[in-house]
Amino acid sequence: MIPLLDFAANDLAGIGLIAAVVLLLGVAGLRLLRRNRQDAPGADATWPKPPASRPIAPAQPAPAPPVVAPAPARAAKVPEATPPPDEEARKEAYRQKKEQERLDKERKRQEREADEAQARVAAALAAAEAEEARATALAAQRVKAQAEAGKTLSAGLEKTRGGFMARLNGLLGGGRTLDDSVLADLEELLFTADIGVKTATALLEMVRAKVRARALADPAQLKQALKVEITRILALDGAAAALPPFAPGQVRPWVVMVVGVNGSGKTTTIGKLAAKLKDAGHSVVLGAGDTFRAAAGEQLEVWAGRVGAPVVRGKNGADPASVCFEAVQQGVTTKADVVLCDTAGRLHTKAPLMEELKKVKRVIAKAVPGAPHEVLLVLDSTNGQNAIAQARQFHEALQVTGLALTKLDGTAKGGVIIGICDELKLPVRWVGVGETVADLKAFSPAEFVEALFE
Ligand SMILES: Nc1nc2c(ncn2[C@@H]2O[C@H](COP(=O)(O)OP(=O)(O)OP(=O)(O)O)[C@@H](O)[C@H]2O)c(=O)[nH]1
Ligand SMILES: [Mg+2]
Repeated sequence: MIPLLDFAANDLAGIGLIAAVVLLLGVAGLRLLRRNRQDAPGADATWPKPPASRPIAPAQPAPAPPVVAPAPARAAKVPEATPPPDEEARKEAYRQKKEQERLDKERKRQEREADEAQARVAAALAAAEAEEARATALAAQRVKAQAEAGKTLSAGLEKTRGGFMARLNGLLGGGRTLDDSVLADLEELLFTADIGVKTATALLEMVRAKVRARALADPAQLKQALKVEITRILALDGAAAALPPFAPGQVRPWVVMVVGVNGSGKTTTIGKLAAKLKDAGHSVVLGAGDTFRAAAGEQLEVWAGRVGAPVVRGKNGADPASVCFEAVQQGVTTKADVVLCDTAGRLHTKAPLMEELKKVKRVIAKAVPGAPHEVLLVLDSTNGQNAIAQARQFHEALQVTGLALTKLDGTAKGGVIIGICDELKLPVRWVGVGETVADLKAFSPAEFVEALFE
């Protein structure tokens, strides 16, 4: 058994060895065969494809290798290496953003500078305008101050002083002895003056009586006696104080109806009077009762605008009485202190026109019992003696209560006022010595005489 076993063991080892060699050879042959096949151009497609990770032969172009960032050491060695595209895009976007920011900043700076320059120009313009306005206001203030001051009564009476009064002062101021020749010269002078025959006669009689009574030693005393007598006449011999005064505020509304011939100065006097009354704190309503002349209403409206008083107007050609009635009614409803009613200028010799004025007066009385409280007759002193005739007619028709004597600045006939007061015994309320508001002066007999004999 043992030899058998020995044989068997030796044989088995040999067989195993041989089998291993054969197997190795087989495998090597197979591998060789496979390589040859693959190298051959028409290699059999049925052969299983080699795994992708181990290509044997690149039949197709190899796919792009994955982008791998170069190792820093290698990048330093290749400076031209371009950064990946998205990095470049980010950088470009960043550059563009920065550039845009710079442009924006620059634009804003330019805009700011333009704004500042514009503001500087505007400020310079505003300063120039303010300076101009200040100069204009100063000039206007000067004009206003001059206008407010108006002419003095003395300046307003310059022409009258240059006429009748200059001759009177020449006669009585030159150191002549008071004899018959002086009295004869005085007679001529008084009768050629515009004081009216009646008043001239009365003044001469007074002087003669005093000379007879040896009450006058010289022409200077004669002059003084004349001044006293004229003051007495202008003060209506004391009766003026007893007459109803011009008293706005006494009743409310205090209604004034203003009358007179064409162009005597009614509307202007109303405007000046309204300004004075407003200055004194009275509220005023104006009634445009002159519906006859187209521009009359506008003229009154201009004054109303200037003084800040409401004006009641009718249509052109409307009934003047109804316009005045409406104005007085407005005065009642608004509790105004004064209503000033303008009327159309008319010839005192035209009866129908005077009748129309009477109707206006009656209708005003219907609006407020007792009104008009003043019928103010406006007389143009340049009319001289004719003014006395007008006054008589208007007084007869309307019972005039006060006078305004206008345009004394434009005439040498200022002496007419003495005749008017002497003949009609009507109080002079106002005298006009110019066209501005301040040129309407409240009348004072003593002041007037002083200015006349200056
Ligand atoms: N110099 C001077 N002019 C005056 C005076 N009063 C009025 N006037 C002027 O006289 C002119 C006539 O004045 P108005 O107020 O229109 O006269 P009116 O009486 O209303 O005239 P009618 O409405 O047409 O009847 C105007 O140019 C006035 O400026 C004055 O006292 N002095
Ligand atoms: Mg008028």
